Amino acid sequence: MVDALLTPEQQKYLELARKFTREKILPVAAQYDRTGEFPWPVVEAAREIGLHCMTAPRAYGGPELDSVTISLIMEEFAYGCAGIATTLGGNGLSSYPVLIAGTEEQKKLFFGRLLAGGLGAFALTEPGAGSDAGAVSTSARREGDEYVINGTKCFITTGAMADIFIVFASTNPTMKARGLSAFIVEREREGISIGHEEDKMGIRASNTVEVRFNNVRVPADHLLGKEGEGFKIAMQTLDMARPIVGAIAVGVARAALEECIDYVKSRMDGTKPLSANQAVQFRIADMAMKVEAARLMVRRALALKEAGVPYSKESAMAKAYASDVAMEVTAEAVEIMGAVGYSKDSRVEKLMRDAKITQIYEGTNQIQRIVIANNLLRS
Ligand code: COS
Repeated sequence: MVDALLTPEQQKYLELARKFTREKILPVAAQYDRTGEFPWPVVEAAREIGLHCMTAPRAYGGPELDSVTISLIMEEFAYGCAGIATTLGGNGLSSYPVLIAGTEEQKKLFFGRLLAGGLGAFALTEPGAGSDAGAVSTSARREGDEYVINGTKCFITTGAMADIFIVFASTNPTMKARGLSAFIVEREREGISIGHEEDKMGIRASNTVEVRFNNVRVPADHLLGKEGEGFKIAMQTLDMARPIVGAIAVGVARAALEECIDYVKSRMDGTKPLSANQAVQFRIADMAMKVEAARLMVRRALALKEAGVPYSKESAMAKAYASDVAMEVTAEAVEIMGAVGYSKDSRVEKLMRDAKITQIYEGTNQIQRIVIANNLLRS
């Protein structure tokens, strides 16, 4: 299948990711969903084909893929399993702050770890700071040529397996969001411990934990950018990451649509297949239109990013729209497939559970609407 909007290079990566998904993800997706175990063999297999750290610059040995290409790959991974896609996307998410604000030395440190096979984790959210990201209470106190970090982060993707964290902490609590700073923190530093692990409804192949920082000392040169720039770095990171969530959502929705099409074509109801029923045809057509529109929004937001023009609004729109589509389309697929779709034996049951998180993580869809409205209404 050739997509006329893609370059030959993008088409090549799309085919690579599709083959990887067919051979390495689809056969194990149900098993990891059941057990909730971490998909180490899939992570290792992604590393072997050079897709475990897609954002890593060529200068450090990475593939430095453009973000449209990354979205194509992430859609394929999520078509196979959104939990595995979330795991494989974690290195990308945690790398954005380093790409945005890192020095040469910091990039060497961070990408050196990841390209050697390590995993990164982005640690922003806290028990008292979710949607209100500026309310972070983890602190980073300067002591000589070190910072001392104290606080608890929660819902951290890949937290228990991470070799390196990007931690957002306040260097000046009186300044709220403007007092936040971002740090590179290696896992082996004393004082880091892993707390509660979430037992999730969906994306069960991803690891989500609490991470505690107790008097964790990092050299002052682990500060990304300047003190007080952390909130902006976090917001720019989320601008980059949200369309990738949109791509995951498109992958989930596309899988549900295809399952549903196969089902209605083969399930006989009396003398005719379900697909002969016009009410079913209209629902399938609506689902397909939404998946297509969502994919175009994701690609457009990322094309704007690549062009270097403002794209926060389009990023938020792509994430919110694609994830709402994923929820709608998976729920439609379950409903059209009836008792078969509702069974744990069906793939669409998992897809519907996986779809829900895309409306929630990397900013709830209510937050996306705030970002969109702010862009339209604030002059
Ligand atoms: N890029 C660069 N700078 C940005 C920005 C962006 N996308 N968005 C905001 N900023 C800057 C603003 O320009 C402003 O700068 P000044 O202090 O210089 O004026 C500052 O950040 C504060 O912006 P704003 O007033 O809009 O922030 P709010 O506190 O009102 O809220 C929201 C911003 C709600 C959008 C933000 O807190 C958010 O995205 N929350 C959700 C967090 C999230 O997604 N968490 C998911 C977990 S992480 S996986």
